[in-house]
Amino acid sequence: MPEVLEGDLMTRDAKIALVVSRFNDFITSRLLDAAVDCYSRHGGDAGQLTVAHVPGSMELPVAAMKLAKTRKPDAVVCLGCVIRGQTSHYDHVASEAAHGIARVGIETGVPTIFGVITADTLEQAIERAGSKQGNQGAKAMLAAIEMVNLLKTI
Ligand code: INI
Repeated sequence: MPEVLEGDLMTRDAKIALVVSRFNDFITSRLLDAAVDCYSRHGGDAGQLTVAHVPGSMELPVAAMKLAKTRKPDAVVCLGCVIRGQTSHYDHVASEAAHGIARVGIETGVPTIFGVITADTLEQAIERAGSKQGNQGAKAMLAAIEMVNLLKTI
């Protein structure tokens, strides 16, 4: 039988830092609410969470990096929303945020979760922020909890 390593979805009061973009706050505030709610519903005390606000998704990685290095959380969850229609900056913002967030996790060893909606339209973003497609904030929190527990077993 193979040795199988996996993380369950119980928080065990893991310390989790969230970084939230103010850009498209209409969407990102819903992601934050769902992430906190998800943490509580999986047995966590919301007092274990730290929330940092940044201007836009481009700034998520630098704040996540500093939190990971100085506050030593068990995981960092980055929440943002990049919508193609708004600006030609879309591709740069989306790709820099994705690369930067991945780099934080690899460099620090602290699981750093990409909870950024990248959508073609506002309607698509709304679908991923609590309607048809669920809520990206809750999904990101679940990924964080699972990674925290997985890393404990490795
Ligand atoms: N930031 C976002 O989070 N989403 C966007 O859709 C977006 N667009 O489209 O421009 C956006 N831009 C701001 C960017 O993240 C930075 O805050 C800004 O460039 C200052 O560095």
